[in-house]
Amino acid sequence: MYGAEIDEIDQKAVADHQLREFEARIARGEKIEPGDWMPTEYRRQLVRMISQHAHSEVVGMLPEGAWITRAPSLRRKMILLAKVQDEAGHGQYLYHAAETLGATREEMLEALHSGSAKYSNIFNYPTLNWADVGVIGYLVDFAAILNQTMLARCSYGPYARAMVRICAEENFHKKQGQDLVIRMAQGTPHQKAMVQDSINRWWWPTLMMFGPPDSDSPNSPVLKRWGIKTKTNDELRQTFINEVIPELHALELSVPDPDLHYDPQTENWVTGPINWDEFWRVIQGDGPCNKERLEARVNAHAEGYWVRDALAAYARKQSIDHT
Ligand code: FAQ
Repeated sequence: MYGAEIDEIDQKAVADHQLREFEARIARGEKIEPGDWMPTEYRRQLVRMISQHAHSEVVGMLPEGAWITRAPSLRRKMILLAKVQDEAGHGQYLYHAAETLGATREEMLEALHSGSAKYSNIFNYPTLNWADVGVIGYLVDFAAILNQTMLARCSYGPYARAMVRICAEENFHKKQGQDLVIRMAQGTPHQKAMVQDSINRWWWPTLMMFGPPDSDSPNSPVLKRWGIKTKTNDELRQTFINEVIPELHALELSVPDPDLHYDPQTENWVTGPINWDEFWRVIQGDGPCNKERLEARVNAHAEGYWVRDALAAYARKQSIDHT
C-alpha cells in the first residue's frame, strides 16, 4: 500500500471516530457548542435553518407593523409596538446564533435581499383588517411557539438558548392575540364577522408554516438524526390543530374546511387536504406579497446605511483608543 492510500485510510478512521463521538454526545443530551467538532452537513443545515428563521422574524415585522399607526386604542398600539419590536430582537439573537457557525451577517442579508434565501411562507400574505393582528398573534405565534419549544431542546447550544428567550416572548405575543380574538368574537356582529374573515384567510397558510408533509420533507431525516428537530412537520401540525380547533369552537368560530372532523379512534381533528402547490409557489417567491416584502427589506437596509457607518466608525475609534 502507498503512503497516500494509508493517509486516506487514517483520515477516514479519524473522521469516523469524530462522527461517532459527536453522535454519542447528542445521544447523551449534551449541547454542541461553536468551537466543537461537527459534521459539515450539521453546520450547513443549522446555518440554513437559523438564517431562514432570522429572516422570518425580521420580515414578520412587516404585516403587523403596517397596523401600528391604525391601532384602535393607545393600549393596543403599545402592545403591538412592543410585539413588533420583540420580533426585531428575535432576528438579532438568531443572526448572532448563525454567526457562531461562521455565517456572516452580510452574506445572510445579501441572500435575503437577492431573493435566494427563504423565510416563512406566512409573511407573504396581506394584513387586510385589524382582526388580522389578533389572528396572527393567536394562530401564527402559537404555531411558531410549538415549533420553537421543540427547537429550545435542540442539540446546538446557541440556537437552543436563543429559543428559550424567544419562546417566553412569543407566549406574550400569543396571549395578546388570543385576547384580541376573544374580544372581537364576543363583540358586535361586525367585529365577529371581521375575526371570522381573518381566520378564513390565515388558517391554511398557518398550517403550511410547519413545512411540507413528512413524505415530502427532504431535510427532516438528517435534522432528526442529529437532534435539531425532535418532532416531524406533520406531528407538530397535528398538535396545533388538536389544540386550536376546540378553542375556536368554544368561541363559536370556525375554520374554512368542510372536511374537518374529529376521529375518535386517533383522537385527532382531521383536516381536508392542504394546497401544497400554493405553499411551494409562495416559498419560491410567487405569493401575494413576496415582492412587496422584499422591497421593504431592501429599502430599510439601504436607508439604514448611516447607522451601520456610524457603528463601524465607533468600533474603529474604540479599537484605536485601546491600542
Ligand atoms: N416557509 O425539508 P423541509 C415566526 C422550506 S418564526 C418557507 O421540511 P425543514 C415568529 C424549507 O426551508 C417562523 N419555507 O424543511 C413570528 C426547505 O427548503 P430549503 C419561522 C419553508 O427545514 C410570529 C423546503 O421547504 N420559523 O413565525 C417552510 O426540515 C409572528 C423543504 O422543507 C422557523 O423558521 C415555511 N413554512 O422544516 C414573527 C423555525 N417550511 O431550505 C412575526 C425554524 C419548509 O431546503 C410575527 N425552522 N420550507 O431550500 C424550522 O423549524 C424548519 O426549517 C421548518 C421546515 C419546520 C420551517
